[in-house]
Amino acid sequence: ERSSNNFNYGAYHSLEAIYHEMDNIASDFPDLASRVKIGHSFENRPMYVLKFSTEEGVPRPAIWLNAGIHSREWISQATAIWTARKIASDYQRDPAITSILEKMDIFLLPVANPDGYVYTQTQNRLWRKTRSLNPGSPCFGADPNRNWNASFAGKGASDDPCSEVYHGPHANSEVEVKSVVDFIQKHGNFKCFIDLHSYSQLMMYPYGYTAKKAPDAEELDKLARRAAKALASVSGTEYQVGPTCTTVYPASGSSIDWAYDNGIKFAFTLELRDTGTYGFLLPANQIIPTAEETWLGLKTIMEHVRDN
Ligand code: ING
Ligand code: ZN
Repeated sequence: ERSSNNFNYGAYHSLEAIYHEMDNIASDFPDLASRVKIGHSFENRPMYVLKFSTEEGVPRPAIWLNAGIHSREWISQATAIWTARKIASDYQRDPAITSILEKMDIFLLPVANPDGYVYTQTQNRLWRKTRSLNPGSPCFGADPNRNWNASFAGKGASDDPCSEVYHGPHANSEVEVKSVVDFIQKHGNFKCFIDLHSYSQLMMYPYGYTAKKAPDAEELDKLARRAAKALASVSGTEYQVGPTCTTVYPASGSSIDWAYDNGIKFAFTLELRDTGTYGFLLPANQIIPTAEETWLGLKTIMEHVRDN
C-alpha cells in the first residue's frame, strides 16, 4: 500500500526530491521495486534506476525507460517519476502491466542527466547538455543524445564544444551515457529502449543518423501508430509518427539508434507535450495529464514487446 508521503506528482521537483521519491517507491513495494545505482555523473551525483521485477534472481528480458537525458525537458523527468509510481501501484490491479511484469523486468531511469537537471534548477532553465569540462574551450558539456556509439560525429551533430549538439570528444565520453551503455551491455537481454524527451508530440524510431529505412521500420511504424492512437484516446493529444531522420532532422549518436544497432529492436523516442505554446516550460498543471496519456502509449509498446 501507498505510504503517507506527500510527493506532489503535479509539480516539478528537485533532483533530491525525485531521488527520495524513488526510495519511497522502493520501500512501499519491496517485493517489486528496488532503487539501483548504475553510476555517477560528471559532478559525481549518483545515477539511480528503479528496477521493477517480480522474480528476484531470475534474469528476464527487460525494458529500459529513459528520461531527462536533456535537462531542460522537465516534463520528461516528471512523467518518468509518475510512471514509476503507476507501474508499482497498478501491478496486480491492471492486467496489462501485471502480465508485462510477469514476463519482463522494467528499468526506469528518471534523470539521465543529473548535473544538467540541477543546473536548470539553479542557473539556467534552458540548459540541455551535460556539465562536463571541455579542455581548451570556455563552454561546458556535450549533448548526451549525440554521444552514443551510433554513427558517432555524423550528421546532425557538431564538433564545436559551444554547440547545443556537440557530440563530445569520443563516443561514450559522457560518463552518464557510458553508465547506461555499460549497464545495458552487462545485462545483455534488453528488448526495448524508450527515451522520453520534449517537446513536439512525436513518436519516433530509428534511424536518426541516416534517411535509410531501418530493417524493422514497418513493424515499428505500425506499433508507434497504435501507441499514438492509445495515447490520443485519453484527451485527444495528437502525435506524429515516423523515423527520426525524416520526422525531425538528421541526428547521429542518439540513444535509440545505438540501442537498435545493438539488438534492441523496440527503440523509440517520444517527444512529449506540447507543440510549442509553452515548449520546454510546460506548466505543472499539464504534468499529470501528460503522464496519464503517455502511460497508455507506453503500455501499448510494452505489451507488444511482451508478445514478440
Ligand atoms: N529532440 C531530439 C534530439 O536529440 C531526436 C530528437 C530524437 C534526435 C531521437 C535523435 C534521436 O535532438 C530533442 N528535443 O531533444
Ligand atoms: Zn531532448
